[in-house]
Amino acid sequence: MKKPQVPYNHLSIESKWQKVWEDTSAYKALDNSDKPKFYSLIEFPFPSGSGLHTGHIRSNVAMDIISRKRRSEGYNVLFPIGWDAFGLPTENYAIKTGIHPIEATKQNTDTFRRQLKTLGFSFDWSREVNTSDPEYYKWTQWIFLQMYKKGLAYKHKMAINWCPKDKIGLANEEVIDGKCERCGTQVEKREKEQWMLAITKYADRLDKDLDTVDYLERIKIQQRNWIGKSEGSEIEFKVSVGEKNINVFTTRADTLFGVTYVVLSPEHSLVSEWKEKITNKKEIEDYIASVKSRTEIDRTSEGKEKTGVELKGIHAFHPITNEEIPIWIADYVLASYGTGAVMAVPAHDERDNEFAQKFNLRIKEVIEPLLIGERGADAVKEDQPFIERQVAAVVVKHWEKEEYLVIKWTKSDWVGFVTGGIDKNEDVATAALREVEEETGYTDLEVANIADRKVHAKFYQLLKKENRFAHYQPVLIHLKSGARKEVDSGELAIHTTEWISKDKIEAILAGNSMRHILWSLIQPEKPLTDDGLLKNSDVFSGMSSDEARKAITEAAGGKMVTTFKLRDWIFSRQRYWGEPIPMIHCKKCGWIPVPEKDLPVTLPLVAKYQPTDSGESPLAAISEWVNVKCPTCDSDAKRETDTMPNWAGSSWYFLRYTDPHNKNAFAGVDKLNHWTPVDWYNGGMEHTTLHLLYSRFWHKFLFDIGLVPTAEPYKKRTSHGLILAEGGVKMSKSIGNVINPDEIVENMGADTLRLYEMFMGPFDQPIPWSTDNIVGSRRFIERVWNTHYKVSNEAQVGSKVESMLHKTIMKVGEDIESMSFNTAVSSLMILLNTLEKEEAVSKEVFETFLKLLAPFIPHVTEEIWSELGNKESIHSQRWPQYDKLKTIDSVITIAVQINGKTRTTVEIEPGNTEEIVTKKALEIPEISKWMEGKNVRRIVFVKDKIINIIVDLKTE
Ligand code: ANZ
Ligand code: ZN
Repeated sequence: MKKPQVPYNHLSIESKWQKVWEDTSAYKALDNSDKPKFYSLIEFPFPSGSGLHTGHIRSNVAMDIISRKRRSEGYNVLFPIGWDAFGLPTENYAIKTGIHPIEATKQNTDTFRRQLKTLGFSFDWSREVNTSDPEYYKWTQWIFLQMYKKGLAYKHKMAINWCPKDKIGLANEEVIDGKCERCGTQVEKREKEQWMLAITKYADRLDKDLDTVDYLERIKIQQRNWIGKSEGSEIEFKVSVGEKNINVFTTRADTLFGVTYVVLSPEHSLVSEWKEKITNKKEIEDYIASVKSRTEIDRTSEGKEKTGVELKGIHAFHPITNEEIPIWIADYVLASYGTGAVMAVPAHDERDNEFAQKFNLRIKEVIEPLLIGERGADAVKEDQPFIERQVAAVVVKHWEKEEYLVIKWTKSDWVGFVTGGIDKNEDVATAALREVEEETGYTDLEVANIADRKVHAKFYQLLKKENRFAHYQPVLIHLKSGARKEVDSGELAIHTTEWISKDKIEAILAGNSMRHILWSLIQPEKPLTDDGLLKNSDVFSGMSSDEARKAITEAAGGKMVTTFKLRDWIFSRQRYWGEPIPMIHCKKCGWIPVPEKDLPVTLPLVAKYQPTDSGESPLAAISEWVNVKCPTCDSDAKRETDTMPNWAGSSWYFLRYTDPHNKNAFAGVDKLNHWTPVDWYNGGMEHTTLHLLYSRFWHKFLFDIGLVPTAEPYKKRTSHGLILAEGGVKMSKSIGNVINPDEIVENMGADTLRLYEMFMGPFDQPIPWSTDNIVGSRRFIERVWNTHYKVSNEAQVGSKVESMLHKTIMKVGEDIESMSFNTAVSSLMILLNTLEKEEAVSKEVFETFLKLLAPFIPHVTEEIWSELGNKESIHSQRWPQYDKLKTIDSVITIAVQINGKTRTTVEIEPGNTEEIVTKKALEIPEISKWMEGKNVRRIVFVKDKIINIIVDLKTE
């Protein structure tokens, strides 16, 4: 009997099932289960006053799909949610509205919770955590104390980045282009005592252990760049006054013979020590004062006009040649990196080069390009000797235009310049002129320049079967006219010539050895910054940079060292809405940690939490809170009034989820052993630097003190692209272009919103919101709904539908794993198109289709599933399996091309050989017509995909 058809009603369906799932605790993660565990994680939201926007949930939908699929695959899944509730935005909101941060946070989390619940995410709501809850931050404080005990937390006076608008100290990471990351105000420097965390002690492991995790490559690169590991040397330069030497850090000890001056950072301690010996003291002091206001980023950014002053009356000595070397101070050298001093090599370093050009300092070249055949036919044969050759490499310039001559080989795609060996009794110029005439026929030649830089290449000469060590001497020849004689026919058969503009040459020759020659000829002012072969370097001349780095460091009495760009983490904020740092200062005993039994140190309830201009935390004004007894000697003492940065609570929240209500520990050992590490963590690219690094650091520390079972917190990390506002700009409350999910859920349904966010474009790419396009997702769901009325137990399953179904199971499964959600959805759409055309749809087929759709649109699939008479939830069904054989087509379509252009197609069984497909293709009348008067040169065959017939005109 046919049921009466009712239209799809998202409102009743979605609220009905959300209630059922909640009442049955359908998505509760079990601490004791025989099933294998799967821990999937999204970055917990910051509950802002403006509520959720549609951009926030892209990651949630994705991880919800993955979590639902895992449950269907038999896993015990932990998919938790909580609130990253401390931080400036809430505090600023509270200051603006007069609502206390505690109250504001409660209101905001209530809104977020309600909104997230309407979207049908399968979170285990019983594990909700909130970083501003004293039960939570007790443990944030506790972990800080463990770090303090191990010497990883220390107090340090330093110049910090100060945002005058937010009235807050910022970590270097929070300063972008010299401006506050949050509000864009120009950042100033202020001296302050700060709590620091010694993350640099973990720098090496934070870098190395990236090899052990499955993160997207671009995420690993970001982490590595931020850590900035650099292997180099420290070398000392003696000075004409005093006992103390200048110690420089360099990654290019191979360039030591090219040092023409040394530079100290203006803050370098030697500068003040030498004060009385410096003859231009006033000038130096003025310069140092002028540098104070500039941020590090500003000082080192590219293209900034270089500034500096020479220290008169003092000089350094070259560590090997003992030559006198001038000493400068300049702000492009930072006090905080390496040793705060550099040996300047203007011939081979961009910044030094700019500086030397500006101040007219000597430039001495000591490196020439060296190219080594490493792969393929020209790879050097390790066990064979090198045959050396001197070669002229000639760039020929047009007689009228800014164009250059290149040689094109007929047999391959090779493009290059005229080159030729220099014969025994010949000089470079003669050889160059001879070669150009022979190879190109041009006769009206003039040598314009013979570069004093060579290019060296080590490679295997395939024809001669020997290793070559060739030294190319670049020669620039100007043509005075186009006069040309006939070229030998033998040469013509091998290559042709072509005139190319200067810009094009760089592109064409990119990755090709010869571009160095051209480059060095045409832009002699540009420094050669690559490694290469040494010259002008005494006994080290002829060595490669790699060998020389070590040899020269040794000869100069230096040592090899590793440095990192990463700095210790400034952990103090002078604000109210953060975790109080649990330390007490006693005049007699110094800094004393708050005894663990007294944790948490709770934030006092106050009426006024505005930041102060003095830079002190608002907590400093609350004397009844500040004044305490020293835990050690009981005399009068004061609490630390700084609070922690909002990166603190998020550095370990994923651990708390495993055991969120534990009163005795941040999480129980058994729970941690069961659930950690996180199996899959997805979040925004904007958090892949800092949050990821900080949380990996905390986790490693907890691992070292035996409290977590693994050295890395996250097995796998992926990132999504931002959802932009319509028009492609960032969604932001201040612009007023935020799309609120409430309206969409009300008008179109949560399922439509979820599906649209997965279908809108590739998951890892940013994409603008489109209210027009969302209608398409809604229509698809309506069609699924309507098709369910066609389901019948009696319907026959044709082989086409069956094959398609199995292919779709395979495709959707694979696409979810690779986060290619948009293509998963489109394959489900294609399947629906086919099912809609059927008179009746088999129940089994349709139910499988529903199971594949269920992770994307959980409500409507659950409703239809139950309408079809099923008693248990669709979300607890086994994930569909496919039969490999049924995914293989019985007939496939192969494109038939002539000279790369598709002319037609052939239908044939898969797996056929080139011979059979060729025969079949040539039988097609269209193709045979095309072939008239032509010869088959070659066949390019891609199995089961393409046959490309390369033809040319019949010549006889
Ligand atoms: C000589 C030299 C020659 C350098 C050359 C480079 C190229 P990375 O790789 O980023 O670690 N340097 C060292 N300390 C510095 C500081 N405190 N402020 C600014 N620059 C500093 O960079 C290492 C290189 O940066 C070092 O190697 C040094 O310049 C410079 F052809 O030494 B080099
Ligand atoms: Zn004391």
